[in-house]
Amino acid sequence: MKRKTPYAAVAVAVGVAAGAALAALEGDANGDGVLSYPEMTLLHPEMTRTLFGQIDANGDSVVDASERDAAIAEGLIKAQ
Ligand SMILES: [Ca+2]
Ligand SMILES: [Ca+2]
Repeated sequence: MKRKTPYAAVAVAVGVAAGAALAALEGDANGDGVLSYPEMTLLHPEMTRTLFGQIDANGDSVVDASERDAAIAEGLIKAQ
């Protein structure tokens, strides 16, 4: 029996690497680039409002990557 050979559709992934340099923030469930208190509690079950306030250095009620990294460096939270 003969089978037609389909066109050799070579899917070349072009341009993906170029724009994908930004690493996703772990635990950022809604993808807004920062970690809210609920997102932090999912990542860190030991999270409390007090601890969150310590990590949120600029007081905007969310934790960004630099605040997260600083908190890890200070031992407030563990790296994921
Ligand atoms: Ca978020
Ligand atoms: Ca903040």
